[in-house]
Amino acid sequence: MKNRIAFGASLMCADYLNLERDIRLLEQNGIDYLHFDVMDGHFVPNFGLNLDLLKKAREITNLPINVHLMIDNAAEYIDDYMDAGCNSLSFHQEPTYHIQRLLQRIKARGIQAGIALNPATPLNTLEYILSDLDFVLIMTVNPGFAGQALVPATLEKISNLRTMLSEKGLNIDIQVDGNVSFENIPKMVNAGATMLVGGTSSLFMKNTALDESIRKIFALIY
Ligand code: S6P
Ligand code: MG
Repeated sequence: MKNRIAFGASLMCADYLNLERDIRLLEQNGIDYLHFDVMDGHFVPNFGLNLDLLKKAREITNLPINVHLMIDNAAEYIDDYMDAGCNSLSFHQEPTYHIQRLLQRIKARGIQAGIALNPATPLNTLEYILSDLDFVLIMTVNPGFAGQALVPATLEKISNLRTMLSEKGLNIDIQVDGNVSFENIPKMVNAGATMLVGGTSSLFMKNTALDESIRKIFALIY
């Protein structure tokens, strides 16, 4: 993922009643990974995808599955999500007490470990865990819902993080999630994002077929 942009599909934005069909279309058209949002109705004001669905998705696809835990007690659940076969996993900085310990637990399983930051959470929280990270998830909207507008300050945040990483000689992936639209994709990539999450703003658009959306997205980033 280091020398090119990886474009993932946010499964919570897919057609729930035709999920397998959508996953096949995503595979056939070259999507790099599935983004799997887990929400607990407490850390974020919404409920999201669950463990059983992850197990089912794992049974039918070899695409890498990237889990994004938006839950209060990640320490209690990360093993279940890793057992279910995810390839990478992020949890949020804000509700987590022992961040470095959790990152180590994920990496010990050979799974890529990431920390997710809400728009208001500063980058300096990363200072002492940089060597434990495979990627940082910069939320470009407040987590919980699809279809929201970009929080403008997050663009500067991406570029500040890229500068911080370059100064330290680190090539960690920066993932962006929220309003990854045709207008915002070039800005996010120019700022230093290397992993994008496609939701309702570009990939799963009403009245546009998935293969058509993917063609338009790839024309922008490759
Ligand atoms: C919910 C979640 C996200 C969304 C995605 C939606 O906050 O973490 O992954 O599913 O951001 O994308 P869009 O394009 O509708 O904003
Ligand atoms: Mg997400």
